[in-house]
Amino acid sequence: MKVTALAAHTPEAVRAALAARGWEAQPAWFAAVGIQPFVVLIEDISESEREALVHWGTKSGADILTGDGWALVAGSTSRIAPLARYDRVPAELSRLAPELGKLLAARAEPPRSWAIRGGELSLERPVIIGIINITPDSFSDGGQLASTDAAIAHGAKLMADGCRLLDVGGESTRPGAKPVPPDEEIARVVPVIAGLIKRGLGPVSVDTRKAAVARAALDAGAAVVNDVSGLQHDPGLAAALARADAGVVLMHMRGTPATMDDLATYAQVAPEVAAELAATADEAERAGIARERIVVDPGFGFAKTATQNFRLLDELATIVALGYPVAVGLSRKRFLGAATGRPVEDRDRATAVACALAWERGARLFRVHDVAMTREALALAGATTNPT
Ligand code: PMM
Repeated sequence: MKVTALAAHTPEAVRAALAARGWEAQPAWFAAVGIQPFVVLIEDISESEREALVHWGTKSGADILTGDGWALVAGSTSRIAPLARYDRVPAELSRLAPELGKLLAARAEPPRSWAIRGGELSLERPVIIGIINITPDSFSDGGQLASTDAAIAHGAKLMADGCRLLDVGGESTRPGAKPVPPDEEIARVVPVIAGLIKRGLGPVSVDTRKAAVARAALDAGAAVVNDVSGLQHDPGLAAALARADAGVVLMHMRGTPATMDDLATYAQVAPEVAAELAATADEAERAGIARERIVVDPGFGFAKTATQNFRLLDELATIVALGYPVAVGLSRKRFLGAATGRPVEDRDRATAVACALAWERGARLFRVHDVAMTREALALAGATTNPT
């Protein structure tokens, strides 16, 4: 007899073992996905729902850990899937079926592309977003791109290095940064966006929280609006984005750059960020922004301590499970310095490694300063998780 442990963090090892033993490709894939481990945390449940879950778990062989008002259900995906089916779920648990169904659907069919204004970006391979900050005070590269020409030349370099979207920002959002009036922000970003588009560089995203700036940027040719406030800053922004059919990045933060550091209070960071992002994405859809135009971003460094950022990176699958493409902004951030001891100007290697970890956990878009180095790390990560 010969006994071998197979890797279970993706379906790939099981699929390969079955394929090597003569299974057809499709049944091998379905079987491999079906036995993937799946763990769901269910909160705000009644005592009778909790009892029904424990009873169901005993009968079905799933593991249930439970306490007052909550339950954790663990087992293979195919064992838990009946809980999402109206015809199979016990009557007491009917409230669970639609919510669980959404999670299972997002797992089975992750988004393969992102619709932006006038086109789409495939998510089959990593999307690197190159950063162009035109701010005198951004935390890692502030003041370096003082002139429009320098910013455009920098964009050309980032595209040549392999990024697939350029993110132009005119307002720093680092802790305690001074707000910039909309007119000044427009005067910073619009000439750069127009210049990039004129030279055929892009697509272009604008990093702004303000409807007036977003409108001016979209008029100048931007295809995406990256809102670090997740629609919390400007009540007029959502409608402007819906009207323009813009691609939208909704980032998680709490409070404002001035207040966010005091709001980094979570019992467990990933599920709370996921719930708050889900509410933001719902709000966006209700305002008329099409689901396929939305990307979510957990907002590393925004209202999170270093420890919380590490937990969030490790538990990124909880954000991915929302079913929207996930972007991450890890580049040169303080928590990378906490792990490596490196100052801000020497964090591009740590950024590249962190991006590879995020890819492995399901992130598909990566906002970085050093495109070339991140591209190399993601080429390796992609080749490992998507063998061809
Ligand atoms: N971080 C910064 C600015 N914009 N946008 C998104 N979507 N995600 C981020 O994490 C993010 C962002 C701050 O970093 P910078 O000052 O280096 O641009």
